[in-house]
Amino acid sequence: MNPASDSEAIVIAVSKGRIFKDAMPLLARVGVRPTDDPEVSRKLILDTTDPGVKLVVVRASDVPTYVEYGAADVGIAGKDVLLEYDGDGYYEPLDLGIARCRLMVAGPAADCMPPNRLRVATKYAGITRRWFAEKGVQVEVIKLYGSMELAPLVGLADRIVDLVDTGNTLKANGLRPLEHICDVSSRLIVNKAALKTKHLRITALVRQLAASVGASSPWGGA
Ligand code: PRT
Ligand code: MG
Repeated sequence: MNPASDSEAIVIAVSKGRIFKDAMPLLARVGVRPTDDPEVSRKLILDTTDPGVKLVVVRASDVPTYVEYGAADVGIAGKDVLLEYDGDGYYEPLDLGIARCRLMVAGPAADCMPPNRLRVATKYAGITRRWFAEKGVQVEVIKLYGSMELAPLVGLADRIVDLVDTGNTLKANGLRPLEHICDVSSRLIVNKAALKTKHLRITALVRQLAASVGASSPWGGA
């Protein structure tokens, strides 16, 4: 579906799970409620109570890809995913302030002397390489797709780079936070071409969402 004209629906890409849970009350405040529950329904394209808006449900890390290529006009993605994504084919006009957490380096609570060349397990290989390179620390990055907290326990890595919210997952696995890389929250992103072809409706949506999260309007207007 290519965003071609101003009369087509606006397509918003969201992921299931915590972002969906936090984003739905925000979208509801601007009149967009999915007519199916994605946790129950198998549909990947959801109609909403606004006939001019559809949702597509994709993996969290795929949201920027859908938006960059115009398969979705708008997306909601964690800053962690955007920092890791290799591309800049979208605008990022709004911090929605939802699904907040911190991206951290963590390691064993009882740390022995770390080796010369640290092994760091993470799904954020790009961010991790940049973080340690800026500090001049040599590391070997081990790419994982989940359960990073397991890696130090089984001798796969000396450190992990992962998201931390309450810290309970680290604690339950005998790990502790060591370095704070950045704060994370979910952002609204917008396809560059769609901002031109669906200008009025997308800027209106962004303005309404900005108002509903108490942010100043990024693209002017009331
Ligand atoms: O599941 P899938 O592989 O499809 O994608 P995903 O795991 O990226 O999706 P999801 O829904 O788990 O996370 C989507 C987004 O939510 C992330 O990209 C973040 O922007 C945001 N977010 C906010 C979090 C957390 N908080 C969070 N705590 N994502 C993951 N966690 C995990 C963390 O990885 C760790 O395993 O929760 C655990 C830590 O939580 P605490 O409370 O024990 O510290
Ligand atoms: Mg997950």
